[in-house]
Amino acid sequence: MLERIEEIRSEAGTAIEAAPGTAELEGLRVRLLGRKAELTTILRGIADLPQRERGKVGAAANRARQELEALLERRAADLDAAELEARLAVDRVDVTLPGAPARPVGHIHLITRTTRQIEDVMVGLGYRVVEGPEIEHDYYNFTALNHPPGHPARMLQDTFYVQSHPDVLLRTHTSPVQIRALEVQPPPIFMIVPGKVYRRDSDATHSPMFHQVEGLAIGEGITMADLQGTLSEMLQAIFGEGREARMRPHFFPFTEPSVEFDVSCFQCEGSGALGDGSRCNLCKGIGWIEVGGAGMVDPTVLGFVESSGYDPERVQGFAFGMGVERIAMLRHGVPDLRRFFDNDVRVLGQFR
Ligand code: 2NM
Repeated sequence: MLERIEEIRSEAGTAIEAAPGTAELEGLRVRLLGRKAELTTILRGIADLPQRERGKVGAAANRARQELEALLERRAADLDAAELEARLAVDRVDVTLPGAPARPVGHIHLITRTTRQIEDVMVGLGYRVVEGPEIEHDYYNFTALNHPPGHPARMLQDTFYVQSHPDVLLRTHTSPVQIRALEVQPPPIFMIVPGKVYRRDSDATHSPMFHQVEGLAIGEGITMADLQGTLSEMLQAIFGEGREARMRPHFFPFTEPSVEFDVSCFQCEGSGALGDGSRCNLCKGIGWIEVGGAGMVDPTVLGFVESSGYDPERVQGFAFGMGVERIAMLRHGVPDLRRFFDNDVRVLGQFR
């Protein structure tokens, strides 16, 4: 019996050392120490042995069992460690690698970027950025802006109206937001309104939806000279240091007097001619490029918001407006504004 126990212990020891994995080792443990294992049977049968054998056999069997338990435990720890090592080697992830496959990184649309650039300059001059509804009431879009009934801009062929509500429309400029602001904020007010506007127009330089930034400054003693200085600052920030602003007489219903304003050409430095003597193609030899419209806010407009503090006898100021697409086209040489809205990333990706 003692020899058999020694045999079991020795064979088991070899088998444990040879177990290739934790799963096999667990099978081995059941086979060597489980309820049906030979050693277990021997231990269980000790009581039936002759008196003189019981002590030795019992001690040997118990020693063998303890020894195998210790061997199993040590081998299990070794296998666990080895399997963890192997898994770590296989599962290793370099978190500094780009995703697979690497994804193209998106960026801000050129129109948004241009808008934000204008906002930044104007915020630097003390203006507040205000946004408002794109679906407007006829009152805010036209009436309060001194566009009388019958004005051509109100005509169906120029403006998108909501069919079921003849006095509701898609705003044709961002100025209605300025009326809304004047209703709730007493003077002085310095604000710009960026945003989408809508007109029934479509060709290489007109889109039914485009973007505007309009500015407004109202207070005591604000003059056309302040407008000139403001435009000059703004245009230099957009088109580069040394640019000049020029105003030409024009007409708008909500300003009097009204002007269109130009920036000195940033390709020919305002000379109209290029280095080789040829005519500048950007300004067509004029030396100036039209950027937007402006003027002194008509007292009639202020009259609509007199109750919130805009007494046209006491306060006055200027307003200006410009198209963001036009500015982006000029600055980046984009020939057709529809390219901004085709959502072709080959085009948009060129302006990061
Ligand atoms: C322009 C040109 C001229 C303008 C006027 C106003 C308001 F609300 F004060 F009446 N906001 N913007 C204005 C004036 C806009 O865009 C070409």
